[in-house]
Amino acid sequence: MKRVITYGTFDLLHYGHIRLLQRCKDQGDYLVVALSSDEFNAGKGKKSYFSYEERKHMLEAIRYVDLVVPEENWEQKSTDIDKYHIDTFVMGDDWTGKFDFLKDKCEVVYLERTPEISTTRIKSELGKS
Ligand code: C2G
Repeated sequence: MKRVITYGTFDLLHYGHIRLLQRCKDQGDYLVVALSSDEFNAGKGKKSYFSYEERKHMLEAIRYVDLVVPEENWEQKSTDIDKYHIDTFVMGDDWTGKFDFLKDKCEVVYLERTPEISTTRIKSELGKS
């Protein structure tokens, strides 16, 4: 069984996230999503609209997602790969190169982002209506 992991905030879940998760699952058989905690988001300078528990509930309803775990710091990725027996680490290509240090532990894949949609754009356009 090939095990895949990806990380993110996944706030205001949209089709760009779903396409990413679908392509993550296509990389293997089991997908772990490490979901940014509210506290970690604050550290990223992000305040998500939905809480960690609400975002976790939504992700767990997605057919491609097998397990949701908390992302609490930048340093946990290496230990997560061991902890969850990960074969492939996947992120959108806005992160290209940033996680190449993990290549000695697992395959590292960067997938094209869905260009025209983002949580920031949704918030901005809703703010105008
Ligand atoms: N994504 C995408 N297309 C979009 C928007 C997002 O493919 N239109 C991808 C991103 O590239 C990322 C994932 O969806 O791989 C989650 O995006 P965010 O929730 O914005 O996560 P981010 O803030 O990038 O946090 O340790 C890594 C961080 O937690 C990643």
